[in-house]
Amino acid sequence: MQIIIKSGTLITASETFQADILIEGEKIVSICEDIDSPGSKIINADGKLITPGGIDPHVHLDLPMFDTVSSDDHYTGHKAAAFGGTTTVMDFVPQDFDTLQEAVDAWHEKADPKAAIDFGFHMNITRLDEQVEDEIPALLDMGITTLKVFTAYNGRLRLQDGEIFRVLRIARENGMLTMLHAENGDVIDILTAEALAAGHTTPEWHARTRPGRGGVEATFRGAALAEQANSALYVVHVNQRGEVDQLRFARQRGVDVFGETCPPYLFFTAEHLSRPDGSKWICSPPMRSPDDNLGLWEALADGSLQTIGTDHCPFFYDGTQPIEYEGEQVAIPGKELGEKDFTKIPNGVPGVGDRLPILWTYGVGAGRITPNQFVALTSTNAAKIFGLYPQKGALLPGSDADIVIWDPDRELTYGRAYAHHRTDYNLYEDWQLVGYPEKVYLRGELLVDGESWLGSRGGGRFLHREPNAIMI
Ligand code: DUC
Ligand code: ZN
Ligand code: ZN
Repeated sequence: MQIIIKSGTLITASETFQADILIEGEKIVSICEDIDSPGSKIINADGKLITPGGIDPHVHLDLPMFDTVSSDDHYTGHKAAAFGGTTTVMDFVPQDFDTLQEAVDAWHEKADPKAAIDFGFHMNITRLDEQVEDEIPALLDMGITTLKVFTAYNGRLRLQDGEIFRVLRIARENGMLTMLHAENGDVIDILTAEALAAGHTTPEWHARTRPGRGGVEATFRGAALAEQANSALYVVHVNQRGEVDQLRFARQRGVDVFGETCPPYLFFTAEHLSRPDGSKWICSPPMRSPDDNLGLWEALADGSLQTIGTDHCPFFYDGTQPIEYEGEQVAIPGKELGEKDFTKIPNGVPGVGDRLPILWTYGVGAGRITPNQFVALTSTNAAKIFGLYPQKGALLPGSDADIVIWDPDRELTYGRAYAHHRTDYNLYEDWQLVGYPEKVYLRGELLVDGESWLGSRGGGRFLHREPNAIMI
């Protein structure tokens, strides 16, 4: 079946122009003025904006944490993503098995039957020995080209510097990319033990025990290790100005470093943890200061950060109270687990559905980034860095027909009702938005039409990625 999206204003990472889009099956086949193809279904997009489907390079779906699990699985999280204009997400595979193959198989078992949009996997490397080192190249046969390492979560997820160096070298040899969670695990452990011993149990101690300079130092260290390994590095969830400084410094030295931030780091600060409902804002690393918010916006505008992901890892605020989801009552233990001890509050916030609408109004609408930067930061750059371009992240003949039609004039009061996350709160409750996704297509199939959900479990496809992605 052919579809023609007529007279919309297309926004890509580099241009804005009016054109028609001809879709045949799963692909865009032509983009030009006045396409006429008898028998096609015509979608009138006069006065509408058209962007490529969003790509969120950082989500955690169905992730076990502490005594619970992130409350969106690979269906509910994908559905929420689609409502917010995101058609591709990338999820992290925990290394919880003897072999990487078993870990990946287990994650496919969870994800494949539920997937409603297209998705890829990153592999967490949280234990390194010779067997794991030998196995990493085989990830390429599994379509996985990215390895995530941590400098925090001692005894659980952290690798030592020498191990990170080894991972970086293996990545370089195999055309893979290493991703880094940058905090100082040693300092965090000491400060946390001291805080608990002194009887400090409330959420603001989450940020106080994870000082920002630990992230700055770990970003520097990661970039320096990457330079010594002659390898590229992608720093996830950059949350402060000082980390951006380190990325700029590394780039000046010729290192291929990339930085990702997430919307909460642009809008919220550590002060939010002091609210009576402060646990809603608990994630790692924490949100910092107003000056850091500003520094991150500047870095997005000047190209020092390349992507905006979400680190979507939702938990209920009060998991003892059920919510209705698709007609059923659902309650999943959440932030209340840490009511008496901040270290037991599951780390993570919802956001996969919020990202594009919030950034459209408060990024583009507020004049902080241009519409083309918006597309680059939320879609195209991630497609390039993660080996999906131009299949994804582009409005080009031959690309997948992942398309968002926006109503630029739609005004609404945002919050839980629009976000579709399977949780009981939203960080942007009552925020006023202007401009909102109206229709969302995945490979030519209409998934979201206004408030109607037309997607399905199993309709999403795993993206087998190729190594040696583009270094932007
Ligand atoms: N940080 C979070 O807050 N949640 C999931 C993983 C992470 O790094
Ligand atoms: Zn992380
Ligand atoms: Zn994460």
